[in-house]
Amino acid sequence: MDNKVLVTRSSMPDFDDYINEISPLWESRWLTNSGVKHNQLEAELCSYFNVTNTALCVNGHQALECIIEALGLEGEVITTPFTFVSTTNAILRKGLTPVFCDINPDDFTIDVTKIEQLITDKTCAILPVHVYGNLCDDEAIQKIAQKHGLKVIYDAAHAFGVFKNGVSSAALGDASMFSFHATKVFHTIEGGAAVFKHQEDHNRFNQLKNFGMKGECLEYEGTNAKMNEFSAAMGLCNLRRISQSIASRRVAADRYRERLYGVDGIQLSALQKDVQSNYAYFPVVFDPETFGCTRDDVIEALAKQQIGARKYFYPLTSSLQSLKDKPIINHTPIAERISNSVLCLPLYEGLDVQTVDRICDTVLSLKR
Ligand code: T4K
Repeated sequence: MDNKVLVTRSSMPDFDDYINEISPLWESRWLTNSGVKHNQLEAELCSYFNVTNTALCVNGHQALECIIEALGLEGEVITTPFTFVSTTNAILRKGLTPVFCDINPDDFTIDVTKIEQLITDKTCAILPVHVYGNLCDDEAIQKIAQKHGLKVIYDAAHAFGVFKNGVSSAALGDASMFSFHATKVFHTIEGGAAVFKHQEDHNRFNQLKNFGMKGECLEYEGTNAKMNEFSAAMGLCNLRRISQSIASRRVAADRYRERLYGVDGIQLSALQKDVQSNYAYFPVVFDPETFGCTRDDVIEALAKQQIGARKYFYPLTSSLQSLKDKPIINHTPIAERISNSVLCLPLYEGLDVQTVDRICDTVLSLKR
């Protein structure tokens, strides 16, 4: 066993629990295509989110593409470039044009005061990202969407288990996409889900993820994005232990905050009022002027100690090569500054306080 600390580590259920969950599959030999585990996980997630229209998917990215298709979007989509490239890729791969809006400097979500000036007669939707699990200002976004007749799709890849005043992140907008990748707070090895406000969008999504078929009717040019039974079984096991998993992440996150809050040149993500966090990531923004060295210097010093911090999210997705010669709207100075100076420190279930202290000691030893 080496001494390496990586930016995250998959949460694992008890081995016997997973074996118990998958053993009926040997008898049934039903391994995919809306199996028992798949349907059970969908039902349990509806109850966890307190929503009615949840559809599982092979991964978060495919879920986002199928949501865009299910909502029948065409034209321009207002989004942010401070995200994993999947968000922008999904917009582009579905033939839409991303229009990049800037972000807030304190919680890194879309700056709602800058959305309206980007709306044109081609705008069809707003696609904000609950980055690091910080929730976007959904009330303001909803008002703008209603006023201009736009759809709202949340990239909630980071927001599983986040609640605002007791309401799940899954209940916001016309649709939300969750990633259940192995690196996420809740995972199904690979996987994802889409949650819809309207039943008809949910039905269309389910058809699209299954080749677009409806019985013998070949209605849409769908894809194959179904979740298999082994992934769903992993989800059932992980869902049973989600609160313990988030509580463990919280211990580590609180320790980071204790050690790093108030240090000149270090900015931590704002704590959002009325929001129950999932402690998905621990982003730290370094101001080279006041901290005395750059984000990249910090990465290097941590790497020497076998600690793998990551530049989530650098570069901005607006720097995609395919957008290079296109007239893309892209004035996002805050996103640029944050992307050039943010670092996600290791955070996962079971990360002990001693290791957090070792990481903080290394970071603080660089302060000039
Ligand atoms: N939207 C947003 C905002 C997203 O963040 C993502 C995914 C998506 C959409 C798309 O959802 P999915 O289609 O992926 O469901 C990772 C993940 O692959 C990706 O899911 C995630 N975002 C992104 C932020 O991070 P990498 O390239 O950084 O992963 P990798 O392989 O370097 O792993 C990072 C660390 O995780 C490793 O150092 C160790 C640990 N790890 C990794 C794997 C693969 C484990 O402990 N177990 C594992 O199985 O992209």
